[in-house]
Amino acid sequence: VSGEQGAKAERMFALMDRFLKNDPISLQKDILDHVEYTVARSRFNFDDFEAYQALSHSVRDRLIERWHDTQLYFKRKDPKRVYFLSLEFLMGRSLSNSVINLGIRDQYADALGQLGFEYEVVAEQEGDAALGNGGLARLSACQMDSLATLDYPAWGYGLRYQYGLFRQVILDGFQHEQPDYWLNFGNPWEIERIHVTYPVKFYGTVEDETLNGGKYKVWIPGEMVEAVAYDNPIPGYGTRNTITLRLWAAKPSDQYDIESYNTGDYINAVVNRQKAETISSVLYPDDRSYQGKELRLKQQYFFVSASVQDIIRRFKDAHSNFDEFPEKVALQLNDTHPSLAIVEVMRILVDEEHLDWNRASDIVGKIFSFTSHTVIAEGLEKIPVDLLASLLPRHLQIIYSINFKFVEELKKKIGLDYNRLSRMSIIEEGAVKSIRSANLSIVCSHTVNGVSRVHLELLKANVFKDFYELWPEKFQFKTNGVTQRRWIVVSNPSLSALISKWLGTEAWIRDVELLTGLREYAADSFLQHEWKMVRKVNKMRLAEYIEAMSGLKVSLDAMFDVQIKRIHEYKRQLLNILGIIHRYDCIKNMEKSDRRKVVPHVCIIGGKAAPGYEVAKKIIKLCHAVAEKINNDSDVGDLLKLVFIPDYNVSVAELVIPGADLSQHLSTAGNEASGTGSMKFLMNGCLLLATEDGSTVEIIEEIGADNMFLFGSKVHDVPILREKGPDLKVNLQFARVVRMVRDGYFGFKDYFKSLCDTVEVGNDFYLLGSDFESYLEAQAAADKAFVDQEKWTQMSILSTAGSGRFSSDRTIQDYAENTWGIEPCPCPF
Ligand code: GPQ
Repeated sequence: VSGEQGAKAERMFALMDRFLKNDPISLQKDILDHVEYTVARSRFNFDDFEAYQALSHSVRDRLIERWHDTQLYFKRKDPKRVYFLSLEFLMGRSLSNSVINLGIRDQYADALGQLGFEYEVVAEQEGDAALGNGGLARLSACQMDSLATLDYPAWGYGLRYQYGLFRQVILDGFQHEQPDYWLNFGNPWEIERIHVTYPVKFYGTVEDETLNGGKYKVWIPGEMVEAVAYDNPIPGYGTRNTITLRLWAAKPSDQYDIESYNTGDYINAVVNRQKAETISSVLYPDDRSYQGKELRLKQQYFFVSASVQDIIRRFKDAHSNFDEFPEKVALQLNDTHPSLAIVEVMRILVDEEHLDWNRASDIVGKIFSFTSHTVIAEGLEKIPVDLLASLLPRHLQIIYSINFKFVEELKKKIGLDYNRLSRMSIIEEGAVKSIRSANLSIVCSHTVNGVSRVHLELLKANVFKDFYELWPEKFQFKTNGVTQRRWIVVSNPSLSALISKWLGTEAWIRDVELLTGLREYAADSFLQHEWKMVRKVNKMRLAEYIEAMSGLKVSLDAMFDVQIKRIHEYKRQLLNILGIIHRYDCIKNMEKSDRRKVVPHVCIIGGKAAPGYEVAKKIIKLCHAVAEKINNDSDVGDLLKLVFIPDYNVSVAELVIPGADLSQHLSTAGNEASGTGSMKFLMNGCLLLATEDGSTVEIIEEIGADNMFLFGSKVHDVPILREKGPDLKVNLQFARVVRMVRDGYFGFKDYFKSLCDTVEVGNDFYLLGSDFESYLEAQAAADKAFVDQEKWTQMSILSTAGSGRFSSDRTIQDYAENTWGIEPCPCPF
């Protein structure tokens, strides 16, 4: 830049420190400046939380520097970008992740130390950002980390809920839900963009308009709210690239309701205005049942409309011809929750940009890709037509048009097979006429992805069979992955250091396949010794947490046996608890002399139940009732303990996973689309006890069946077993433990009755009874392996060594190359 502009830029440049410095003195100065000027505390007197606030603002400054440079660079290069639309992001804490990705963790730890603070203690002050439910939402977060690290020009779009996932509080063994008003303590990781706003319309009517001889539809809305952007910078590791997660918050619109002020009821007009904010107020805490709630639909459209407007605005800043849109834009639908984006793009192109229908629909077909995360037909989302007609009248018309054209084409291909036509239609007729979001997504996307190989096979054979037969080339799978930055480097720093020492490099943090290099040393007694020490320290940390939380002292020699995930019948926490009852029963009935042979277990279970999911809540209560009995039985002592970890979330996972010896993944085969928890355990050298479901099938290929404990019916057995009906040869051990619960051995006899009914012969949909024997065998195999600590440690090293394929870096690269068609755009400097 030259001339006056250039002179101005030069002066600005000279005035600023370029860039912020990361030596210990500069960092200390920065932290103290933030204590004084941002947190407004005295630099001579501030506590751990205030230190966290100051520290995070200092990190934020560094993030912003890189974020500006990256955004400027993307703008200049104008590469094809991917926009990742997701209603949920489970980010957890940001501080440690950020300083590690920026490569300045140790410098900050030193700086804090010099100021008299301990880094770990300060980092613990941060609360979780829990804007999601479970696996699906955490996957989005892992994928954002990989997108940034691999330098892809990517944006995440979502909703800035004021209340995240509820806090789980346990009272007398029952789950209670408390609101998670997470913004109470401020959020240094977001940048409020008060000028980046878009109007989002709802309700109203559609009218015809003639303009320059063309006929168009005009939507006259009945309500309008404003979407305000909050940008969350996402730093990559080992790169300057820092991308954006843009979350939208709802605010009352200034343009719209001027009218209501003229009625004279000023107070009520203001109060009504404020209602706009409820759209982004609360996350729905049940991720698998669709209740056709208006607020949920409003949330979906709100975030999708703002995102699409933003994407089109960015495109138009640099281009004038929409035919170039597919060369610049890829839109990824994370499950069907954002599927209205398809309709919104159509609406804007046709009604506002005045493209003809075919041209618009051609563009839409080139930009959208869709990933499904579910296996079962009942899990597929539906939008009642009546609801859509009132909330988004124009969108309903567009869906009807899309469907009409689709069905016409389909008839040409398959003829008048009305059953099949009605199965494939986007509109479901029936008692409640509704829109099938999955059908809409498949019809309008160029690619449909499953999240593991088996998942795709199931989709092809069942829920999406008709579509697969029509468009086999559309269907792909990208096995899920998790980021090793958070799940090893942040959560298990000692293991991370040990890995780097033995591999002689930190390169695996970016190139995780290098972990296979550990295989060479798996039998090395020096590595084994150091590996065991690291694991012991992590177990100690977990034991301290358990004691602080529940008062229970646990033995470090016991096997820490963990199942942490959302509570669902298909995930079979009940199988685990019944197994624990069996173990307890065996110990009680054993000769005292035989007890020496028992492998002591600390069984750890954690997870939230959706507030309206009665069976899941009963499972939590049963876990507590059983724990109460076992933990107070001095006769059993350290041989068996059962702990329920309350309020399971990302930061609890970061503490529990590194401390686990064994982790359980018990879903009835064919029910878990992928599963990602297992990958985190694997990376941390924890052995798996699992069914051959979802991604486990691929884990077996990578680390070998002899390196884990597998059990249960296989994917193709399950439908046969269900078909066959009640198994007359009921497993006696299973019948006995269920009977113990039924008979009130753990109290609450009446309360547990309906829970016991769910696994009774003839009713046992998730096949706990049929899998019980094989489950106990796998348990016994794990116990046997644990006795040989050398062998166990070797298996543990091999687990970490084989975990590389389950990095989200691999998943994202595959998406980038084979689904989105985007290329890395590394920011220089
Ligand atoms: N998943 Cl459909 C969720 O966490 N929530 C959902 O609503 C649906 C799926 C999970 C799925 O159960 C796991 O098997 C996957 O690993 C995960 O999504 C990510 O794909």
